[in-house]
Amino acid sequence: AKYFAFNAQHAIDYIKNLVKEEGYDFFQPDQTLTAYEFGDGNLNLVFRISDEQNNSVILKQALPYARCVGESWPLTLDRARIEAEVLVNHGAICPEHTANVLHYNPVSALTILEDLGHLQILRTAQINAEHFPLLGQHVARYLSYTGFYNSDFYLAAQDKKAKVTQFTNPELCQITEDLFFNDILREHERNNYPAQLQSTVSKLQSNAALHLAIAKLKAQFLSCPQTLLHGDMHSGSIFADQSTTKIIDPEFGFFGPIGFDIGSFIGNLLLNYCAQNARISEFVIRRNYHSHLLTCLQESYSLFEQQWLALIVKQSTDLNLQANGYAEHFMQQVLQDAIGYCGVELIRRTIGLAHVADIDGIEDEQARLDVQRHTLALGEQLVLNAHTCNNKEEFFSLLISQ
Ligand code: SR1
Ligand code: MG
Repeated sequence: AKYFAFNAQHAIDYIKNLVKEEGYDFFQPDQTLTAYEFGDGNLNLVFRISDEQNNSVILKQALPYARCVGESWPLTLDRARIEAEVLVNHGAICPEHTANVLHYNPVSALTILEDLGHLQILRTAQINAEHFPLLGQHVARYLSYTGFYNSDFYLAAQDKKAKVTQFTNPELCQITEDLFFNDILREHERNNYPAQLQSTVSKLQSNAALHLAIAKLKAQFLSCPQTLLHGDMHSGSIFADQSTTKIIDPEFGFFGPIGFDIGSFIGNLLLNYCAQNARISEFVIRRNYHSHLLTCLQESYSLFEQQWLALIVKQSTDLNLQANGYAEHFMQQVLQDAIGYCGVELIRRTIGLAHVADIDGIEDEQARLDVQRHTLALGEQLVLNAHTCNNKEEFFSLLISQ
């Protein structure tokens, strides 16, 4: 067998073969199947395959290049393995919030997943200002449990190192190293922002303190294998409704700093928060929605920290790491990292290659520019002041003061 990029008919034939020859029971063997491709992400093909009773599965296939750019940006197919294996790892720890992998084929670089189409992509729903009362709680649970059970607090040292090797993901990490940390601090052809922002961007890019703070964050990203991260915890990687939250798309997964995922998640809440200043014109509705987002943010961080601390006390296996005061010291560094990564996410989604629809979809140009200036200023302040936050309350005060 050899890799080739699927079309909808290939997806149907592949699934039919799995059902007929390999004993998979996604569909009855005699069903007529239909399929269509609907991937709108930056990298992959995504097909939905359904039968006549509307049972369905998702077939996701990696292309040998980045879809959003084209064949001029070759990209490893191994990202399909990383994604499937992170989902299996995280699903074993936190099945309630992890998309279920039904099948994985390394040669075709494809994964069959449960169809979560009855839920909404969080980004789309948040653009429409929908409230998700359990979101913060669910994300905190997913990140703290998958984080703790893949960390040195829990894993035997040799198992941890074997997993670090299993999840070494150099090409996808390189994308983050470039887009998230490098490009935003200099003129780069990949950057993407309107001419009206040039003076703001130039000022930001000439801030030496910002360069230093981002250097520290990047160094942590490069050489701090604390846990198996999702690696791309933006609002497009989350499916949700009022009672359920499911995480998808961890193809950027690798062992990195614990603060990265929670920081990215919070960064996306704040991007949406800022964008809603231009989207919701009615004051009371906007105030209520903003207050909902801040509650979600505070809940997600507070519960994330609380569950991490409880797991360290109850489940740590390493005797040295159980020393009095170490957990608090550790979590303070995680908090400061998270604030920093959150700030960088705000900046890079405003001026880097990969934007967010929350902002890009604002039709009025002046209103969009105001939001972009706001996200840049907030992002810069968070990165610069992260080290001053000794506890989460100081972080929440810092946010409210901006
Ligand atoms: C070329 S990939 C651009 C962005 O999309 C992914 O979802 C990651 O966020 C990456 O930075
Ligand atoms: Mg993705």
